[in-house]
Amino acid sequence: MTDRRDFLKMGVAAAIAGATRLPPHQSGSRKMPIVISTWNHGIPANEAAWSVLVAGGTSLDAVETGVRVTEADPTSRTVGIGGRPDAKGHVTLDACIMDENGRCGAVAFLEHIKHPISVARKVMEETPHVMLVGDGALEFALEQGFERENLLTPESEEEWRAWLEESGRTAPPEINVENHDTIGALALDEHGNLSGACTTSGAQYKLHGRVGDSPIIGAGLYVDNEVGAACATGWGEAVIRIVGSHLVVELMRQGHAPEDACRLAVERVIHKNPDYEEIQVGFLALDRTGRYGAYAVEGGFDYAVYDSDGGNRLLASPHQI
Ligand code: SD4
Repeated sequence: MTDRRDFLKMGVAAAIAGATRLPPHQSGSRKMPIVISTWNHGIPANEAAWSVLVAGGTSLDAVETGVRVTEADPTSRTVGIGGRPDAKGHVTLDACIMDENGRCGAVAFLEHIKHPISVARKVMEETPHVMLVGDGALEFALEQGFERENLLTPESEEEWRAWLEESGRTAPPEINVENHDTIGALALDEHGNLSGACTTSGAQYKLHGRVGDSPIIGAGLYVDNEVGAACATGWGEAVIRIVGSHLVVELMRQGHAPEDACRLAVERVIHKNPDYEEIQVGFLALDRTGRYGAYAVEGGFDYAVYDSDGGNRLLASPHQI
């Protein structure tokens, strides 16, 4: 019969075996602070977020500060100013933010404001609501003191006009499966609290009025301080259909490590989308102990990690096809 001491020994042995099997980011003890962000624009975003975290700041401030760097960069063509427009030439932005207390805010179909993530935070902090869209979101932003700007850069306009000519407006919206895309950032601060932010100009040349997964709590982003946080990038319609980020967090709640949870969510995307070879979806996850991971349908998805062990670095996500 197994007595308590044997049982404990077996437990320790199993833990050691488990730990040796898992790559470093999947095992180990509580690691914080840490910030992780999607794609290679995650590197400068992490840099800014890290400066907040090492100064003892909150994960909420860190993720907002981080993604604002990408929003303000006109060369980042899928986020904030310089983002590619919709089919009618409007740059319409989607963003959301969520903190360790389950508070959240979002804006969708927002025009003329360079920092939708900060408007989303204002929705969270200054209103009883979670999401504002379109003209109402713009009106609210202006009331809050945000500046009205033209977000369509000459480069984006030129490309859009070329697309118009070529496609005659009949081409389906395109999703970039390469680098540069939606930025999602997840952070765990030194107080052990998780927050996340997600911001995008969405699918390029989308139908006017289209909203993707990125501003939808549970789809583009989800945070549960007792478990972990997750965000998504890629074809938003496929992410919304499986409520992707919430699914990843719930899989972590069931005991799956972050990468494994992301892989299972990608398998769900594949199962539900017969055309999965045509689309890209990637998930990124961070749990409450600082373990992280990612998984994507297609190759090409990478993400940036910044912690005190390894500094700021770009890692390739594992993928299904
Ligand atoms: C959307 N998920 O609007 C966003 C776009 C994106 O990588 O993330 N592209 O569907």
